[in-house]
Amino acid sequence: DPNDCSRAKQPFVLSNPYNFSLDIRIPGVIPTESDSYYCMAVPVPTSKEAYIVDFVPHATMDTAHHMILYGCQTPYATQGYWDCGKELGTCRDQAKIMYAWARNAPPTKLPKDVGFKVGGDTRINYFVLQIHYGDVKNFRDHHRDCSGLTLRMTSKRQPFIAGMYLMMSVDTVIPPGKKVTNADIACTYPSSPMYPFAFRTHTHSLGEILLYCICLHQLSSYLVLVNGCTFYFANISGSCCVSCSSGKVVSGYRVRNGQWTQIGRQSPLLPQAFYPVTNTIDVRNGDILAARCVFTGEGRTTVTQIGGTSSDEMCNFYIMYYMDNTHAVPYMNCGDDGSSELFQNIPSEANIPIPV
Ligand code: IYT
Ligand code: CU
Ligand code: CU
Repeated sequence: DPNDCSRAKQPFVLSNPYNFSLDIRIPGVIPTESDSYYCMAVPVPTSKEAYIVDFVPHATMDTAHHMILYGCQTPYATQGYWDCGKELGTCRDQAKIMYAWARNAPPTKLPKDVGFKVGGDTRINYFVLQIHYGDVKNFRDHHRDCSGLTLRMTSKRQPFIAGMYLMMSVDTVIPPGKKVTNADIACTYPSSPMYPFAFRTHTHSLGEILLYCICLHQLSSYLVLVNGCTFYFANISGSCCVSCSSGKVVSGYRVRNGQWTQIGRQSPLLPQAFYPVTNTIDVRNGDILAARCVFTGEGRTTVTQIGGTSSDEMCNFYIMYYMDNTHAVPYMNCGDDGSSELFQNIPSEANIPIPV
């Protein structure tokens, strides 16, 4: 098992004057409850600028649900690990997502000559790893988990930098019971050309999160309307299932001269990893980037808004791109609502749910 903590490993290995690898592992955690999040920080091993050119995940399907690697200047803590439940407590400054591993999704590879620039004047001095554990029954034997990532790095300047364009909705309100609520985001792209190569969607489609709870009713199934979600008690080892997945499908497009070209489209119920883009395109100054999250309020009894807890929602479309290193802009984001006249031309597939 590659994540047992027995293997003694040096976290930092210098393979030659330019190339080195950095092992980032959660230091022997035993999750005590299901659906728990743990974080730990590791300093960028050089104050000079360096590039991450490859990520190697070490996690097994039956322990971690997902892992996310962030870069930032000041982590929440610099020693040990901490509980960073529900998107809180990764960094004190704005975290920058660089990698996401999700159970059953193929790991993302960067194109040749592309690297995430860190250290130097990038203001990325720490890596923060977040690991989300699913069902705690895998830890009944109280084994320690040392899942994590190995970063392949180089101090050799890369011709292209990897960057992240984050599209996020901030003011979406999902009325209870309403069948369809579209969260639309759009911005005009202002910078030098970027070349998207991967995308990631994120909503809190609660999906089938197994919530361990003392199910008083050992009935085969029992529908209860609780705090806006429909719970059903399935007597699978006394766990309850929540089935109020509200995020249905998330799509992202480039709009140029009225022409909509899909960058990515995914069901957030599927593993939230970075997937290869649908079309290999460029995005240039003057293009519009547009994204839509389709939510439903069915099965809920209360209004749902954007927020960090599992009873709130989020609507994110991430574009991982490369850009010429000479005009490097490594992070951009868009939080503007798309206009209705723009979105009246969105392709119909944006509202067709993806069967999972
Ligand atoms: C309010 C919201 O949508 N938060 C998202 C997007 C976000 C990501 C990062 C916002 C900021 C960030 O620095 I990185 I400000 C959110 O928290 N998304 C989660 C976290 O990245 C874990 C996700 O899984 O995409
Ligand atoms: Cu997860
Ligand atoms: Cu979220």
